[in-house]
Amino acid sequence: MEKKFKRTLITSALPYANGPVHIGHLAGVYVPADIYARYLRLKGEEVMFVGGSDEHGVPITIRARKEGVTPQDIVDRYHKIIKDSFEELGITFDVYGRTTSETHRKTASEFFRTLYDKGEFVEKTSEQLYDEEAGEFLADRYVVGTCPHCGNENAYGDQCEACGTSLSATDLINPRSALSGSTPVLKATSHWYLPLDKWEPTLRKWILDDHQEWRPNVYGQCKSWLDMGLQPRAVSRDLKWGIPVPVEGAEGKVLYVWFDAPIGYISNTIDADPEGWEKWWKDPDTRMLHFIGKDNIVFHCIVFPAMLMAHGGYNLPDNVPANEFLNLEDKKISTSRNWAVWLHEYLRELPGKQDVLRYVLTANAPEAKDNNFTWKDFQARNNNELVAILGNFVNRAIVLTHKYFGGVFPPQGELQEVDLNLIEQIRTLKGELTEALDTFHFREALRVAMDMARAGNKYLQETEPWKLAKTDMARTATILNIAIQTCANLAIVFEPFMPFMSARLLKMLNGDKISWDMIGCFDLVPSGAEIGAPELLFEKIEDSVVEAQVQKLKEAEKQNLLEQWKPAEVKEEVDFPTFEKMDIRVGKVLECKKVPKADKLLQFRIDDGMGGRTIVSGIAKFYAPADLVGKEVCFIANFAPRKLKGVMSEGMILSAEDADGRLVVIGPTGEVRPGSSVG
Ligand code: B3M
Ligand code: ZN
Repeated sequence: MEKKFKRTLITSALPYANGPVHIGHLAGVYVPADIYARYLRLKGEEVMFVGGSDEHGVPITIRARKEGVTPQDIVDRYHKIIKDSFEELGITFDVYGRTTSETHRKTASEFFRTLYDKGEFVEKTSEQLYDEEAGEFLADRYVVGTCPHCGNENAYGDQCEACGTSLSATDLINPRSALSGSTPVLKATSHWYLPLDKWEPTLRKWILDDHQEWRPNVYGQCKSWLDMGLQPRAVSRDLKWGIPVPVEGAEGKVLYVWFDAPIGYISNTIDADPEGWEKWWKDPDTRMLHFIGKDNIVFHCIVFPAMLMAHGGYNLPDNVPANEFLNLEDKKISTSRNWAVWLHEYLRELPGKQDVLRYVLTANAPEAKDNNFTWKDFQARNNNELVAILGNFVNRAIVLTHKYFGGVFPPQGELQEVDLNLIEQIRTLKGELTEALDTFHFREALRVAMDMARAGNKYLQETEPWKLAKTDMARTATILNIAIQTCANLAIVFEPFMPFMSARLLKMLNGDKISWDMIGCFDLVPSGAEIGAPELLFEKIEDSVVEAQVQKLKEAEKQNLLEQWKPAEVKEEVDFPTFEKMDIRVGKVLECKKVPKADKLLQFRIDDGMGGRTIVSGIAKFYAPADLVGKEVCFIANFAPRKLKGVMSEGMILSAEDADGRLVVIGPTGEVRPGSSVG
């Protein structure tokens, strides 16, 4: 039997305040959480929707150091950008707090202290890298050294960006401190650990037996963590930025960011409801839901629940509808490569299009697997779905009502089969929609909502009121009445997904109060009511708009590559005789053509001063065949011949690779006879 709850606490992952939010965050967490919160409110349920910025952690201190400002400056800046952009997108948090608030410091300290006093932690000493010059322990990110896997000399202590391997700072060869450049030493330090192993049997039963209804991706990830066996996790760090560990003798130690961040949900609830917050967290009749991305599953399904159990008195989440990742134009979204669509920029560059973004991100929500956002698809969904289906239906209904009835809403006469069919269909779809939302299938829910608009369009197509109006005004009145009632239904149905559109539509229909119960009713707009002037709900998006966005992405990525570019490491030393073995010559390009069925290859005929030769080169992406004809190039004359796509290549044309991967052919700067040696 499913349990009946009195109220729902919805939390959404607290974004790190070290950068703005992008569409991946929105699709994964905030849009679905907001849809769900709005849906429950429409059902008249008691809801608390909690958000906030996560303002601790090492990445924030690194950003601050890079910019020469304080961590507080960084979080102040991004907290504001994030909070404002969420608001503008219509994310209806009941509270949006921050983990640098006084309430949070107090709540997190007390939480830690309770666990400490109850003996829930184990204290362990370990050796960590320490910078003697700076007088600080070094977080893994603050140590740079040679990667033991690929030899990259500038690998970070947590990850080598050249080969992608996850590292521990103590794995690095020749470690250096990013603070002072000095060689760190190992120094003993003690920390508090939460013994997750102790909670493993309880967690196992709670998740694997009692929550088999969780999404397969969430359940599966939990199961694999549990099957690997849980280890004690450190909940403190040697760091300056964070909440001080509230224990005597713990100077210089702060709470680990993943310990304090989820407690932020509690602190923010306290700020929202200082008197009544406990009912949201401790009353067993409250249901708690965590909306997060897949990289946060272990913290919300294992670590935070273990913290709550160790504390005692708190509810555990009832469900954790975590999403997978959203890719952008077929590539992983990356903050460091600047491959992202940032919300605050979107709002500025495509003003008034909040609903379009909410729609497209929901239609492509990465619910069961990673999904992809492309600007082409964004345009297509806007033009072919929002404009052509939903916008078109609403517009026709309202325009016709104005045309034939002067905008005074006509009464409903006797209903015919076609009318009853539409009403029946809307009621059936309401059932499907409710079911989809109740089970967190937001894409499916949106599809069903759109089916209602499709049904409306089909109804007008079948009944053709514009033809009937010549002969039968009474019947025309009934049809337009039904059509407008359908519009009113759509205004409710779409409210959770596209609240701005819904509000405008309601205004045109002169409606105000809406509730989920009203869906399926066909007496929502009273006859005789004035219908507002028709306004287009959506407008077509031109090619130039989306092309500009794609261009911007490419530019940003290129800019980033150029900024981060460093020349490759110099290769192993060679002596002159070794160098001399390579026979480099100047040649003149006589002919050049594309190699059939090979989009990278160009085939050259070169005057090499020795009767000519054919060389195939992989530069077709960077040069058109005519570009190089008549030019002088350098090539390796004694390169072993090899067959490329069926063409025998006798040498190699030299080119330099730019930061963005572009190849530029190398040639002499003055005229030189073909066949001349280079050395
Ligand atoms: N700030 C991680 C993230 O943004 C983290 C979430 C905290 S939720 C308590 O991926
Ligand atoms: Zn490496």
